[in-house]
Amino acid sequence: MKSKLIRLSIAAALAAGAFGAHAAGVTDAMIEADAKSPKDVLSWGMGPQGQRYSTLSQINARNVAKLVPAWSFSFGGEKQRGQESQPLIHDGKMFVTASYSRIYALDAKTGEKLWKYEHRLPDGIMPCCDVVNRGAALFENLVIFSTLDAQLIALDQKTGEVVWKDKVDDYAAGYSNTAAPLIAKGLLLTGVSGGEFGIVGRVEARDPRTGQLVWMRPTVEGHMGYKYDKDGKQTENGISGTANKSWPGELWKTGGAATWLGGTYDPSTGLAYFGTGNPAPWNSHLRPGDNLYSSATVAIDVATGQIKWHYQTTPHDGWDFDGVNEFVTFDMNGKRLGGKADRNGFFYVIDAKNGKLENAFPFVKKITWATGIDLKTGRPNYVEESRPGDPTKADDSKKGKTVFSAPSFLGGKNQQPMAYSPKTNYFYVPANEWGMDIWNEPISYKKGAAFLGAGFTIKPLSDEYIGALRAIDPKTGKIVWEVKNNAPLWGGVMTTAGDLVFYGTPEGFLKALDAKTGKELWKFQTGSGVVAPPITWQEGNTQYVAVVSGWGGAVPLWGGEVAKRVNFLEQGGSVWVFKLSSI
Ligand SMILES: [Ca+2]
Ligand SMILES: [Ca+2]
Repeated sequence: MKSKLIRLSIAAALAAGAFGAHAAGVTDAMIEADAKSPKDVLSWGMGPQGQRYSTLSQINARNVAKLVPAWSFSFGGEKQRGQESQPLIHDGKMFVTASYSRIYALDAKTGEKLWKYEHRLPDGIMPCCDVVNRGAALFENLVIFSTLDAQLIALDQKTGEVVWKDKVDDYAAGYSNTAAPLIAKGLLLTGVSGGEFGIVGRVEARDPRTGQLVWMRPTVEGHMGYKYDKDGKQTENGISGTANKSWPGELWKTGGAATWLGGTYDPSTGLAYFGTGNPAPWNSHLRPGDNLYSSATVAIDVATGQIKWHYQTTPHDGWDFDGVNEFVTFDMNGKRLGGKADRNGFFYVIDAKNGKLENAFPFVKKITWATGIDLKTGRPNYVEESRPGDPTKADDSKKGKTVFSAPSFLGGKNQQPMAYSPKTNYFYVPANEWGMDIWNEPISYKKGAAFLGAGFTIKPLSDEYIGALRAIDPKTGKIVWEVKNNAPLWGGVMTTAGDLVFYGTPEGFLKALDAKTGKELWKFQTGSGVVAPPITWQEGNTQYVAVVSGWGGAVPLWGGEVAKRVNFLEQGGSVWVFKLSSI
């Protein structure tokens, strides 16, 4: 009897990951507890809620000045460009993806390379916004990542050998994948990129062990969702919304709403939160209506693949205000809420269970397209003159009226993830202040061609700065402090129980600020621009901090007058790891 009890308790401890070795590999329970287990980083967001908060405090506001490099690793090759990846840490290994659909396993303590996998990309891939990858997912003995030709690849964590591959969709039609997959309730959840090519956004759930589809949920109203049985047989699982309700005519068939930044998951609600990109094409006069579920957060019941609620941040978007930004759940006023810093310049606080708007306020200083968000209806108060004009109303029917709009379509915040500290109760938002001239043009859909019907020039609003790392109090909607940055911020943020905020800059620095005051306490030059989010973990008795360095992403490609201002920045491709010099 006694020995049986001991066996049971050992099994329970193994299941909870108490022995660190994880004989059974990464479990669902370990992923759900990721934010509370500082010896590993098992998910994009440092926990499926995406708070990017670490309970570690060995490195803290008093000693961070003594932070020094422990090792650095170069991704090598001739391929550089944007490095937007967040590394994962498990079982003494770092798993880190790189540009051009590459992934590396490194010894987390020494940086020694264990293996590398380079995906063979075909000619003719169509990523809109650089050849980036944002990270991988771990499940059992697998490390899984998505590729620029819209495939999913699962590799053995130990050997780097391919265990399964699956094609998500046709890259020649504009589909691609750049986000880190999300594990929720034992399922692998992924989205798609390609909103600038008239693809149809969706979220897919797969068995992470095999890649077999379990359900598929379209994010454009009118499209059918499906379930799949063990043999892959497809059955209908209900239309998303109601056909033609918020989209007239046929445009919903090429409606965009790409789920290109992936999602977050809250085990307490059972919901996965995926943001959706712009409705296609950009020219909004071609598609009167709200155009669900574009430029929104969509909460999907992971168990059923049904949309439980949606909140549309920019109904009838006409500015490419993709609503993809991460929905980060947190506790306030005795409720489980979600925070979202939208491309459109407003910060939203939304009930995570039912999607009801609690509060919305600007987190950037200049917003031209709306005067505010109506807290009763949840809808923006539009400034109609700020919508780019209808080309059919122009004398030559070729170019609608140009308007100046702020934020620019690169957004008050873009892909760079924010952090939330349950210690200070602040969100730390990597914001940008910029605007654009934007106009509409006639357009019709052609497979594999850009489907915008718009032109634009992005412009800085001041000589002093574009980027601003801001501490935001979700209770008051106030900016508590800010640190300005000359170039636009494009890397993510992390905060820790050591009262620190870490973030990188395109100028190449990884910086540590005092989480309460914003005072700069430490910085290190990584040799290229940082456009990726940092992580931290503990190995043995030592706390480490890591960040990927390598300038690129959407700004140099699309930034117009801003791109000219940052074209002196050098490319790169490496991961840097730091620890305290006294340890
Ligand atoms: Ca963890
Ligand atoms: Ca877009």
